[in-house]
Amino acid sequence: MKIYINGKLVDKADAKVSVFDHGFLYGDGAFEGIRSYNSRVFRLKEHIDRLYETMHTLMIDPLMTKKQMSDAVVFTLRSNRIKDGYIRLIISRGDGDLGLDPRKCYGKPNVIIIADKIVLYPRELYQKGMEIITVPTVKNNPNALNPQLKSLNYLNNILAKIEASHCGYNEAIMLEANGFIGECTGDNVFIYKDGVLCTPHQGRLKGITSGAILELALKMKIKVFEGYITRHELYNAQECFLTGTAAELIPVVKVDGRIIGEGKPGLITKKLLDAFHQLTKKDGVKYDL
Ligand code: PXG
Repeated sequence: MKIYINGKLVDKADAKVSVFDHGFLYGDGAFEGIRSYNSRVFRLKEHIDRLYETMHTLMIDPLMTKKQMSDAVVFTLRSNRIKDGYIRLIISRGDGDLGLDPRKCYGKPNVIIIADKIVLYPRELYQKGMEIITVPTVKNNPNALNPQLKSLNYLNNILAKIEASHCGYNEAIMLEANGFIGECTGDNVFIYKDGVLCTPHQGRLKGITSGAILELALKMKIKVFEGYITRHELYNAQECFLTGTAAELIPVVKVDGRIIGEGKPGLITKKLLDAFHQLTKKDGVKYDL
């Protein structure tokens, strides 16, 4: 495996950054998780745009244009001869003295691209559906750490993940401080009831997968609603599923011990999953190996 670091490809064993990188010292940086399907990078432009928005807020300048960044992603996939893969694109603040002030960084931001595979949940759960729980750790206050920031600081989500796994579950729903449904640790949440597909409007990352699912639902003439969702509404939904680049689309059949709908992946979930698979076959930036 070859890793892209600042314009060069290096072997996995040599792919290292300094312990003085503020990304390591303070979680000061941005990332994206991107997928390629059959030599097409899915929604590359949307991922790069979101990455640059995070960097804009963090005031990190990667000294690369969006085009150069996109080309670097494709270059890394091609160099590793990966047709179907998962790309982790990381921009860290760079090397600096101790102290969290970014002005203490003398180094340039590090641009790192890993092209690999990712398996988030056991394969059989995509057929059977997953059981999940809500956890005590609430989402960061959006005015403290906005959910649109895909930063290297994922501790809020990691704490929730630990709570879920400690209780024997693969995934956690994180609530907002006001008790409404926010999102999972790396996925967005959807519920479906009586012809309407619902997902939270606030308190969640505007996922690229969730955006694609909303588009597909509209094309399929399913009504969509983005707004507040309570736990009661979630428990009494007819269907529930999660979306994310790593997760793709996974059905949920039980939340906090409450059976959702008929306790098996629902019809709309299956239809959307099928439409999503079709979309990944034709959407995206094509490359040759
Ligand atoms: N919410 C959060 C908090 C996320 O981190 C999503 C929703 C889904 O967004 P996308 O754009 O991917 O549809 C994410 C994405 C991982 C991993 O390594 C996590 C994500 C993406 C890829 C890998 O666990 N999170």
